Amino acid sequence: EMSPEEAAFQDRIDQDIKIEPKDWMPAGYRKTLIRQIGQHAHSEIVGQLPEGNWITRAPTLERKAILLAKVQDEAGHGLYLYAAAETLGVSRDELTEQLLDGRMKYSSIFNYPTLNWADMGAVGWLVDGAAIMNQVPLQRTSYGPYSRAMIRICKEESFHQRQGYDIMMKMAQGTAAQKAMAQDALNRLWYPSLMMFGPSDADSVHSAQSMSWKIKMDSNDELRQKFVDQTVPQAEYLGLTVPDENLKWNEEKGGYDFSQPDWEEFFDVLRGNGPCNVDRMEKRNKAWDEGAWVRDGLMAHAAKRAALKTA
Ligand code: FAQ
Repeated sequence: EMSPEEAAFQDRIDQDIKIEPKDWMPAGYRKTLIRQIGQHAHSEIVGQLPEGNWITRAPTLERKAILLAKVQDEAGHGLYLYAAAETLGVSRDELTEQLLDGRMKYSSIFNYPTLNWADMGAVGWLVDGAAIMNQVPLQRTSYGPYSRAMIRICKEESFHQRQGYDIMMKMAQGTAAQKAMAQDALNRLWYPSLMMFGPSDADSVHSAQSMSWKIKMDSNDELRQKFVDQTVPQAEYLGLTVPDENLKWNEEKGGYDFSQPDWEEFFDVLRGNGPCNVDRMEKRNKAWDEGAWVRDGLMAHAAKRAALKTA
């Protein structure tokens, strides 16, 4: 049974009128947004680690400059998203603490290692490709600050995707050894990329409510299908093989039939047991601890300035 306030709120959502920070909203809407935006922000920040790993080993000065810019963009995305979450009444520090002590999640994909240079191509192509597939519709999400953050982020993500595909092109057209590295990267990152869209619709606990609130615009399986349909021809163009024996064009549905990722592995990664979960959290905790003196210094400086003003 909806209260009159809730009914009026749902009515605004149904009419595609944005919800802004000072508007009334159901507690569940606020909570779900904090969870999703916060998880998204954390993904951007933790997502810097797999690519940051290769900045010092980029093969050319140009590739290094591009990768450095991309990784910095991810930090920027994290900051837009933390700022969007702050409009809901939670501070960036609180969110960070919840990430660091394991109360909040970040995307499963960043718990997989980046083993060779071709992985930089595959991450840009597949991981940023999946991220855009999910984020383009979120530009129309019902919460104003989140939707505006998504508009900026999507512009940068499409450059990220292109730079990844460009690395894949170079590798796939290179020597036999380079092409084999590109194929190996695709083999390892294909299923983890499919997992980024979340569990199957049958197992997605939040989808129904989030979709009626337009926090989510499409279901997990719908976006996964669109991603496969977009990406398979790109793999063919590269001359690489998607590691799925069941992959087949289905004329009737106008899309590919494909194998699901190993959902046991997905839930195991969410429980903290992926190949890099421990390492990622150690690195983020170390960065937070080593940055304490900067935060303390800024607070002391702000307090001094405030004292000067009142004096
Ligand atoms: N990883 O009921 P649902 C990027 C959790 S892009 C970890 O379906 P929901 C860019 C979910 O939280 C990546 N956990 O959940 C980049 C829930 O658990 P909870 C980030 C996952 O929220 C590229 C439970 O499973 N993008 O970073 C995952 O309705 C390259 C049940 O699932 C976003 O976050 C997963 N993959 O749908 C950066 C986009 N999937 O919270 C650097 C915004 C599900 O109850 C380098 N988020 N779970 O404990 C969304 O669109 C949604 O939150 C979904 C999940 C679609 C991810």
